[in-house]
Amino acid sequence: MPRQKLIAGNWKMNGLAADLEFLDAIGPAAAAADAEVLICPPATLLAEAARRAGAHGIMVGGQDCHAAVSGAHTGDISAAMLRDAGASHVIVGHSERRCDHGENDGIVRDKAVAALEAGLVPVICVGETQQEREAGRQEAVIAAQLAGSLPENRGQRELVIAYEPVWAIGTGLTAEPEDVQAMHAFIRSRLPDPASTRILYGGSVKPDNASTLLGLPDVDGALVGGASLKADDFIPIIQAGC
Ligand code: G2H
Repeated sequence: MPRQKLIAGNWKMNGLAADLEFLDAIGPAAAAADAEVLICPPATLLAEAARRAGAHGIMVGGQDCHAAVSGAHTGDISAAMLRDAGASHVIVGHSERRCDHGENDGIVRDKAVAALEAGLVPVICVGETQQEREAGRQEAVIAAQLAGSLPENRGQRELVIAYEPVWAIGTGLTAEPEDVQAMHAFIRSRLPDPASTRILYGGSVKPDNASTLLGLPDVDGALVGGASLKADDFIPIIQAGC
């Protein structure tokens, strides 16, 4: 069975309540699309986003979760709290978390396990730095991240991989299509469920490169940052996933 495309918007630390009008603006395009659409707003907006998104068949997700179920972790949010607020997915291991918060593969795996146990689909991010790519180490780096970050026993529960080369994030630089396809094929070859697991590409996905990227055989969707903040940018990306 072909894998349904997933177009995910990662708002990062952007968005106030008034910005949720975005969901109504993209609603018709999302409803008409063959692709699934997921928006990951900041946690402050999650519950209201879930309420508004549901009317359009749009899913919402968190941008991170703590690995613990509950407890003394000031400022953190558990996977169960995200689920309770209406999330279906959660991003874990984004390079901005790995870099800004020192999250290593073991932490990412614990978060992914917590997400699965709370009934969320983890979107597990991997990606090499520019230095690692220039040294020709990208496959070794990604293989190690996958080995360290993926839960070992997830049964039939779904997870999603997002390949985001760090040097392409928010820079306007996009990996060449042949490099993206090669890395996605490599990632697929390392997965326990290669045929059914969706692998998203992320890193400066824009309306003008979305069709090319989403047309690659092993690209099952996109994780979009900057271009998910404006409906005029995000709608053509949704449509490119059809
Ligand atoms: C990569 C991506 C979204 P952007 O971080 O996760 O952001 O599209 O702005 O590069």
